[in-house]
Amino acid sequence: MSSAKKPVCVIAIGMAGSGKSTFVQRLNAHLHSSSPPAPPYILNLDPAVTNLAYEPNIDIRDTVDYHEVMKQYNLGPNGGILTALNLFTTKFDQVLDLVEKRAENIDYVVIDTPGQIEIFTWSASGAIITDAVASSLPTVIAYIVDTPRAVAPATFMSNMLYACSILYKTKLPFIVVFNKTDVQPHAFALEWMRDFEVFQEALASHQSTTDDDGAPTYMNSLMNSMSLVLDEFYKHLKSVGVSSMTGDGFSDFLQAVEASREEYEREYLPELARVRAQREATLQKQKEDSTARMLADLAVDRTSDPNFAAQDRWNPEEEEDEEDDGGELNIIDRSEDPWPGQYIDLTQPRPSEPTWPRPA
Ligand SMILES: Nc1nc2c(ncn2[C@@H]2O[C@H](COP(=O)(O)OP(=O)(O)OP(=O)(O)O)[C@@H](O)[C@H]2O)c(=O)[nH]1
Ligand SMILES: [Mg+2]
Repeated sequence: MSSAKKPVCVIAIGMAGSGKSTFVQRLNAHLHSSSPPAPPYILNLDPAVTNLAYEPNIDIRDTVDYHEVMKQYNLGPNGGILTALNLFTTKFDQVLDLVEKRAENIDYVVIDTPGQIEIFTWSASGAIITDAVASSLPTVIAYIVDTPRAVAPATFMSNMLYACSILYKTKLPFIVVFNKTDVQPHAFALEWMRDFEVFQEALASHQSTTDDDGAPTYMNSLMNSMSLVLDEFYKHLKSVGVSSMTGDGFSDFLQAVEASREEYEREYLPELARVRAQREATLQKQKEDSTARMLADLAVDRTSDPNFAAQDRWNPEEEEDEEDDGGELNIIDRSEDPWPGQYIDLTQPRPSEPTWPRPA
């Protein structure tokens, strides 16, 4: 199947309470009411959520009981969520099969992730799930930001640094979604991302930038250096403002997703192919190396014991004679009576109990 036909997978990631689940619900509603309707295929990966405003196609809660996991493994809430996700990940091949079966008829696959961001972004399961999805479908990260909470420059920056780390970890197309614009428009954020100096001014006006001796505070110099790092990062991403409450901005979001699909095909896919080819080449080289080592070992043995080596030769004529005499190959029929040296399958129960005399 050509990737042009494949659905795009949107993975919603964001800090706790940023509005991931509401965003997924609104995206679902938006796609249902578009013309023609394009209902997405939705996966909920949050085992701890009690109420969802949308109907997921696959729900982690059907597979693992998070409360039971906490009890059984004696874990706290976050350990419980992480373990539940780990258990679910062991079955993820089945999930992918289900998604792939539906791939012809859907345009979008949407994934809602657990509340605590690090459970998904800094766990082996999160990485396995992301890589598995991204190697089979065009995939994009929707990084949900709680805009009203990001008006403080320091909070904005730490949120963006987190986004930056996810971008460099996954290397997937990335859309920063400034959510809750009904409460706080996101124009300030766009301005900070576009103009580094405006952000620095905001930083300076939000806190004291010098200590009692007039030297820049540690925090201030750190933030200034960090914002320089971020300046480079901003060039690699798309950003949109949405309100998951009102539905505002969702058409812009879908446009950004379409552009991300192209980016996936242009940048991620060739990189994936390159990494795969490299892995194949390394494996091939390892195989050749070990074969060469084995042949070298054999050569050493032969020189150290030439008499034995002389006997240990393959004589094609002998083999042919045997075949001529014996006719057919010696096929073992395992259903016949046992004979000395017969292969015994220890994983199978014995057909009958041994008959030797037992001590009384
Ligand atoms: N005003 C407003 N509130 C929103 C918006 N999106 C989400 N919320 C509210 O933000 C709160 C958190 O939303 P959720 O969708 O549960 O956020 P989440 O990221 O899934 O939360 P966890 O999974 O628990 O981390 C809820 O009270 C939502 O009603 C929005 O666009 N505007
Ligand atoms: Mg949620």
